[in-house]
Amino acid sequence: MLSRTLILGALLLAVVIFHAEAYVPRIIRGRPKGGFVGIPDTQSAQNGNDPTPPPDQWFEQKQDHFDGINLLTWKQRFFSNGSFYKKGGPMFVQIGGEGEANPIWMMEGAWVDYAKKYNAYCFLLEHRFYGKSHPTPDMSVNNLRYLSSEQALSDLATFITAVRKELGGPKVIVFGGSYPGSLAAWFRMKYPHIAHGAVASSAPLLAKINFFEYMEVVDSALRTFDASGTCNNAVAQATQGVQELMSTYKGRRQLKSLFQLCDDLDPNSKKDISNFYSTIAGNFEGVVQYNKDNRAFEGAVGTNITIDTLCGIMTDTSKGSPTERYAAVNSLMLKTYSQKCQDFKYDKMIDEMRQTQWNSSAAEGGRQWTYQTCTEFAFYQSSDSKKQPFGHGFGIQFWLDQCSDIFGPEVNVTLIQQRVERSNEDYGALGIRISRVVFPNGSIDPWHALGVLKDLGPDAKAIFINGTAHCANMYPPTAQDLPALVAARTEIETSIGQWLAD
Ligand SMILES: *[C@@H]1O[C@H](CO)[C@@H](O)[C@H](O)[C@H]1NC(C)=O
Ligand SMILES: *[C@@H]1O[C@H](CO)[C@@H](O)[C@H](O)[C@H]1NC(C)=O
Ligand SMILES: *[C@@H]1O[C@H](CO)[C@@H](O)[C@H](O)[C@H]1NC(C)=O
Ligand SMILES: *[C@@H]1O[C@H](CO)[C@@H](O)[C@H](O)[C@H]1NC(C)=O
Ligand SMILES: *[C@@H]1O[C@H](CO)[C@@H](O)[C@H](O)[C@H]1NC(C)=O
Ligand SMILES: CC(=O)N[C@H]1CO[C@H](CO)[C@@H](O)[C@@H]1O
Repeated sequence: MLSRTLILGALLLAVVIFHAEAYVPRIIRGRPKGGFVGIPDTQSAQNGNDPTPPPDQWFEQKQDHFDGINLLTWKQRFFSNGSFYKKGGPMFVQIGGEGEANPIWMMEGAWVDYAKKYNAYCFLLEHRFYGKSHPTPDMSVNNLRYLSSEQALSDLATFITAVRKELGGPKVIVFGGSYPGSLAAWFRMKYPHIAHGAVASSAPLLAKINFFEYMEVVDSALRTFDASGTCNNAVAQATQGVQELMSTYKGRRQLKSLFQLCDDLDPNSKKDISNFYSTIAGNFEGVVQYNKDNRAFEGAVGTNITIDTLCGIMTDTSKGSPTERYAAVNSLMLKTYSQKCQDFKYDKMIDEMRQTQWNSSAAEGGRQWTYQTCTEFAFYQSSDSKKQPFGHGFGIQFWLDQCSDIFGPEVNVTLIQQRVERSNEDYGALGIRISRVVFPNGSIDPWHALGVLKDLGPDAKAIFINGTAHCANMYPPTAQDLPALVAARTEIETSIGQWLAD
């Protein structure tokens, strides 16, 4: 979710916590606050009848699956919905990811339609270290050693095995979008005796340090507004205008007022300047990543801001110079998310991310996901490509430095490189050998660049969804859905049916 708010539970339980001093960017490393997959826009919520979500349930889980003599356990949260289940039906498991698990998914979303069709029992397991699933008393660096995708996959194996036994051993289909999409594919690969099939939506299977391709897809997504690139050119001109203003004292005063900055720009603080460039580009990243995808962001805030909205402003010559229009986009985003001013101070962000308490704003997921990027996947959305209009103000070094600034000097580039290589070795990256899996990808989703773009085998298909963004196929269908999205949902449903008959 793209705002300085924290949503606990379902739509009806939107607890908004503002931290006067706290500063976690709205979108960082492509991860919106709250996690990659948003809240589905529910029909009942649109009609003003908020559904009652299922209650929290808890599963006793090992703290460390890989240390035989560590007998410590903790309580992992999960949700279930058995109302679609008929005897002989399968078990569907939605894999929780890098944010609090939302029980609304037990009642809404494309997978619920599949559950109804195939009489499935639905479960959602919250990912360790996110939401209310706390394996350790806090998130100190020492404790974060128990946070990894491998531990999460083992949690799933333990949980599913126990529940499946109670249900009499049904077939299991796992689902996930974005990082959990990768987990779904990896789970099917590592535990084929437990998972019968997997739907891995918008799954970035390739761990990569310099993910410069992200901004390139943002560039091509903006070209869907206007193939001749008027919008992209305006952004490029604005970037140049900002760079010129940045070079003088007077110009920096002007930038402060134009972009409603909370603090003065200090030309000697390279990291502040990088964070500023990254933040204003972030206005576009978030909108592109979730363009028109039927999510209800925090009770619908911001869902009506699309690529067309931003490009409409960027190409409207009556709204001043390109730089002024770029600033107008920034002001629109501030207003939409009720922010008084634009934060960009690097130290403020780092201090925030260093908080280790479960009740801190960093615990909403920002600290944990940053840790996972530093020790497993990187995925740094640098400005190092020439094929994008946002300038080169947030290069790869800016991202790497954050790891050691937040988690300590040993989390340096050497370590990150080793960890990323290890992830790719361990999981097989794009060379993964797998069957009974589908990989839906959206053409304007910046993450598709690390995803499966061609079939990996007769029963490991890439499903191309022209015109859609991140995880679009997971949200409930609407009348406005593009034909490719409708076709993708049908193809997924058919594939699941074939697997279950297999
Ligand atoms: C299961 O989902 C259905 C359909 O959305 C809903 O009516 C029902 O209340 C849900 N059950 C639970 C236990 O959440
Ligand atoms: C989006 O919707 C809100 C609330 O309905 C409205 O105030 C706002 O003007 C809309 N913004 C755009 C860009 O359409
Ligand atoms: C968080 O918890 C700690 C220790 O339990 C407490 O001292 C602190 O005041 C709490 N902070 C907030 C923001 O609630
Ligand atoms: C990273 O830290 C390790 C020790 O923790 C050190 O051996 C290595 O040389 C460092 N790498 C760089 C590039 O500083
Ligand atoms: C995607 O859709 C656009 C616009 O409808 C069309 O121009 C383009 O050829 C399509 N691309 C593919 C690969 O189908
Ligand atoms: C945007 C993109 O790269 N989509 C790919 C998704 O998978 C299909 C099917 O293999 C490819 O044709 C698309 O290029």
